[in-house]
Amino acid sequence: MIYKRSSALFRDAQKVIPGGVNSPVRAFKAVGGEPVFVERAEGAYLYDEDGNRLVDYIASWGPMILGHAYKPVIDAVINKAKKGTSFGMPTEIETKIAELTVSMVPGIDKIRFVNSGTEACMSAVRLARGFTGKEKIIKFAGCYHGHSDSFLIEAGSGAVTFGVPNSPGVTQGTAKDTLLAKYNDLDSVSELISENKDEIACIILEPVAGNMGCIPPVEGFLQGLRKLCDDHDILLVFDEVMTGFRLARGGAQEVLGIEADIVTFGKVIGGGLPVGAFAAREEIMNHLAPLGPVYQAGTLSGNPLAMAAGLAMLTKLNDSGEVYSSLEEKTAYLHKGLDAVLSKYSIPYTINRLGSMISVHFSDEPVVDFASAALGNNDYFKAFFHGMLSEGVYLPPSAFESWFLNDALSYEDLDHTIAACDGVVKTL
Ligand code: KE4
Repeated sequence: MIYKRSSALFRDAQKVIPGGVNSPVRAFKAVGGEPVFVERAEGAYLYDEDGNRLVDYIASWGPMILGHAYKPVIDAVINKAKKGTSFGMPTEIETKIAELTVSMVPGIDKIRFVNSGTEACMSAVRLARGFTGKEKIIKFAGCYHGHSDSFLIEAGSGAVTFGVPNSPGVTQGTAKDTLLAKYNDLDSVSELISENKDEIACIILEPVAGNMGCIPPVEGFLQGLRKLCDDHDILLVFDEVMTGFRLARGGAQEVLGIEADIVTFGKVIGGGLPVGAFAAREEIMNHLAPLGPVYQAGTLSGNPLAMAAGLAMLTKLNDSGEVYSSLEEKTAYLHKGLDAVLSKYSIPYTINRLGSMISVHFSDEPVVDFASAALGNNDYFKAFFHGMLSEGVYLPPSAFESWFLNDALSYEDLDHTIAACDGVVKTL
């Protein structure tokens, strides 16, 4: 693969953008080398600035679940844009997408739209604190809820990649109110609750972790959290920025059969435009300004173009449930194919999957939390990543990320991916 133009563009970008990127994980720091610049994308494929076609397994980190440049979304945005791009006033389309999400997602009566998953999670925690009158929160090492201060405490995703889980700039005053538990370990949560009696507003987690690579909840974990929250008057917050509308219409709540008190969204809900959201039963949501005392706001929240993209995306997902069964079958096919190939070689590996979220961890230990994810052979992952890239397969440029399938992927694309894996691992 030739990357001359990407390299030149990266050089220019670094002169005016820190690290040449607007989000750290894109910079390839976790895998080495220089980032690929995309010129366009369509269906299952990315087309980079050097004319290489790449089979895409990041789907813009989740949103492109139906494939890139999905026509109904594109048309919706074009048509909406002709009527203006932003008004700072309420519009009917915000009600339309709110009604649709409330009908798709279990346990929510009302929803507030914002502009990113970070904003959704930040606002959800403020709402939980305002509703309960308590200040501390429990998060899990390796889970990532965006880059607001309360969450950059042993966060996953890019924060781990950069080895600065506790980011400079986060004050001790903030950090002291964020308690850290171990994913899939209920005892670690019970201990924190006993040590901080009546001080904990909420427990926030990714119900299926994607920011340590993919790590599903073990049997009983979510049920145990639900009971601990009920027993101790703590709100359970599901960060469904990744899983929302990806695992099912009703996300992880539907698939795993557990209802949270507050749910956050991002990625798919915006159809590729900047949208986040948080939702809960009316009793909680009515604590939000202008009805209640918990303040939260945004100039571009509910932006008509973003709402149009999200509504077109969610309408398709809601109307054609076969997308989810198709994604499940394709991801299972990929899982089976990768397993068949990797088992031929001596490299230790384990594959985690739930729905269309999947990760290959190069480890001989089961990967159930951040500590076990960190035991993976990161050097091997780097070589694997670049090998697959040279075969025209674009994986997430970090071992601490989930792969995301999109429904535009064909079985030929999956077979190409499996064959590429075989060819690459053979040489490593
Ligand atoms: P954003 O602010 O990036 O829209 O959402 C933050 C967020 C919140 N919760 C979960 C579970 C998330 O996965 C994310 C963002 N995910 C990363 C990928 N692991 C976004 C990619 C990036 O940081 O560039």
